[in-house]
Amino acid sequence: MGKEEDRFTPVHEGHREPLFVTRRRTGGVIAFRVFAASVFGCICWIWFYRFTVPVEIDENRTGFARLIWLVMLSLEIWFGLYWVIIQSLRWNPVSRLTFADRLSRSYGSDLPRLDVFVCTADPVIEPPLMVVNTVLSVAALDYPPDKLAVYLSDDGGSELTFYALAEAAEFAKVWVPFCKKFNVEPRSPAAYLSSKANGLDSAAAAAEVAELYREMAARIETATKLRRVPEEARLKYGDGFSQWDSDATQRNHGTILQILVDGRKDKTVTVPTLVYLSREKRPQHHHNFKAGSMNALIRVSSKITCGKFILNLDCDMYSNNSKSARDALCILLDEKEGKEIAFVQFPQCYNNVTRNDLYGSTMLVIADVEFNGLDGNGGPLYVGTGCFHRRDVICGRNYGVEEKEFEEIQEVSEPEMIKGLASCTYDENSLWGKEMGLKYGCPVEDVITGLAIQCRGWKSAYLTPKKKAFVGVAPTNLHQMLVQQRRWSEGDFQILLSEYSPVWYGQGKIGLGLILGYCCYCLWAPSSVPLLVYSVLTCLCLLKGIPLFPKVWSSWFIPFGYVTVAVNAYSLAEFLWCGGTFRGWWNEQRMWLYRRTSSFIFGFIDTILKKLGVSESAFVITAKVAEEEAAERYEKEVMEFGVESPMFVLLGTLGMLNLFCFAAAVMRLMTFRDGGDFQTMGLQFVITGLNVAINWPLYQGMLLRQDKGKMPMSVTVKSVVFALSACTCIAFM
Ligand SMILES: *[C@@H]1O[C@H](CO)[C@@H](O)[C@H](O)[C@H]1NC(C)=O
Ligand SMILES: CC(=O)N[C@H]1CO[C@H](CO)[C@@H](O)[C@@H]1O
Repeated sequence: MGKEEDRFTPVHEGHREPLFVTRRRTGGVIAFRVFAASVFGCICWIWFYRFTVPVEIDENRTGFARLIWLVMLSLEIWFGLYWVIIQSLRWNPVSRLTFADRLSRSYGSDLPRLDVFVCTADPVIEPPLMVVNTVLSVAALDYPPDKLAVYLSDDGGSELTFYALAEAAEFAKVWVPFCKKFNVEPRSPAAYLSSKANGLDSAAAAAEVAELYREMAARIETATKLRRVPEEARLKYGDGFSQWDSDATQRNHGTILQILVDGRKDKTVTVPTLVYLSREKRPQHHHNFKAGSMNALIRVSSKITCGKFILNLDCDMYSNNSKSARDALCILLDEKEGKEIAFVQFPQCYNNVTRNDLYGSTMLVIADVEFNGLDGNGGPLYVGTGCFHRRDVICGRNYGVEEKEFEEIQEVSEPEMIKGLASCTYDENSLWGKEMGLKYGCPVEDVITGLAIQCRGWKSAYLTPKKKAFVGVAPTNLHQMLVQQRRWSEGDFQILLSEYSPVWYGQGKIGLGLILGYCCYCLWAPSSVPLLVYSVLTCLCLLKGIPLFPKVWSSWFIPFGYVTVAVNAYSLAEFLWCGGTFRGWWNEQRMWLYRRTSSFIFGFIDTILKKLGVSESAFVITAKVAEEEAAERYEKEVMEFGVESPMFVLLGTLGMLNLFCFAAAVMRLMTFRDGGDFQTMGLQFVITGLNVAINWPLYQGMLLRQDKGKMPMSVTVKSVVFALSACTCIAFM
């Protein structure tokens, strides 16, 4: 009995040593603060200039001039304040260093149970072969197999995914021992084999495993292509397939639950427990998207393995570092500082980003700078993948409340009862989705859930081991990227307006730094409006000859010049420091502009419409596979348009507007030799010129390219018409 109770108590004295340390970067931070103070000084100077100096047009247009002045004043106040808010992300960065060897010394293989949840939703957008690679990569984590369980939640309710998982369960019997014996990395078979493609290990074992994998992959891919499960598989895994009714569809089916490998009782197992779950879905019941499936997994797993810790992964995100679970446990099992940490978030990394990251999909600065900053202020956001949670905290335990001992799991004698936990009515009129599990009703269920956990007194931690822990697939075209960002900006903005708003709900529960940190993201959507107005106004006023900024040679110009140059130089330096390239930075600036002037604008409008009750929410999964030609263009870093999207019309119109205004200004400059225009409107000239330069791929896509990825003709025509109308209107005003 004593042994049973001591289960999770460290055996050796060594446990007094901390399992991790938190490091602050002092030198860099002081330099940064001095720099930030200088920029802030200039911002105040700009505000002062704007307050005191009116915009001048000719004598009889004072009303119009005052209007423009007022708009500029509001915009500059907004930009200044937003700049102040985002400094919270750089004010106090920390990084964490873990000591996995100390963990091994104290715990040996007597680690607590860990449940891994992999979520997939559609066998077409998320191919089963990719999904099982993710499952296999976590099944081979460096963790005792009898303590590890992998759950696949299939919201597509697809026989193909089940079939693929059943095949993978067989293959795992070879794969997992192979990985551990030869200590291979990464442990996703596809990633491992492609990394070894240029010189496969000479070991015969490796060749044999590779062959087995290829056979399995071929079977799964054939089944996927034919959209039919082979007959012999149906016979072999009959008790699984028998759970599909003949009329089951993606949106209408009962719960399907199958334990494919049961590794719980036997200490000698080599493969962890593997479970397939497809929760019940009925058309008349709302299924709450990914949050609903996560909550079903939490309930079902609590009756099967009931891991003390939960790792949540997207199905396209394989484990690239078999030690990540141990790293996370160093934090969660630490006796002192670790006790207040509710979850450990790893960064999202991608393996198919081109060298200069055309679509800014790595979000390098967010991952390498901003999240460390959040960590210093109380903890990073939970971003829905690559995150280790404490089960009881995600189920609602407040900070400071005693941890309950977990009951040992009884025999799974009542599968029907467990299936009931995944029924579509289970969480109606319950605390699930509100106080327990992930929250419902928000497009970024993860972020709001993480925030609520932090508001209950918990902290979180951010871990960035050198060897990337989890690696996924980034969006490979512009439209996917913009759609994803639209959903994020919309969700974050909804959080700001919701009852869990960091501003009023978080008040007094989380620190000011973290509130501001959340606001940086929550304000994405509304911050788009000022930027849109600003970019339209600068170029139209350039066309019209209305100077908005001080003359280049006046001393008022100093703060404008300093802020423009310093902020950009800093951002470039930061980007290069994070390991980016110069062109990568340039691309990132473009995406910064595009996100704001398309995704975020639409995110803003969608949110407002939803608040007014005009439209419904939807969850768009971004596709992970690209067709061949598009993939070639992606490799060559040629921007992909190709679809008719209102977001592209907006981008196109802005691009064209900048082009026309800039062209007109250049012509005027050439006709009046004295350069008077440049004197009075130098900064407008530069801003519009930079906008034209950054939009170069857009102009190519609209006017020069012929391939399938160019901008659709209809979008180009609309954009040109809108831009010309705007120019004509302003010219006659
Ligand atoms: C995955 O890990 C390997 C080492 O095992 C490393 O070389 C590789 O760069 C990692 N992949 C990514 C995308 O970071
Ligand atoms: C889904 C996808 O586009 N995968 C690609 C990611 O990048 C690698 C290498 O750049 C390609 O081989 C994959 O096809």
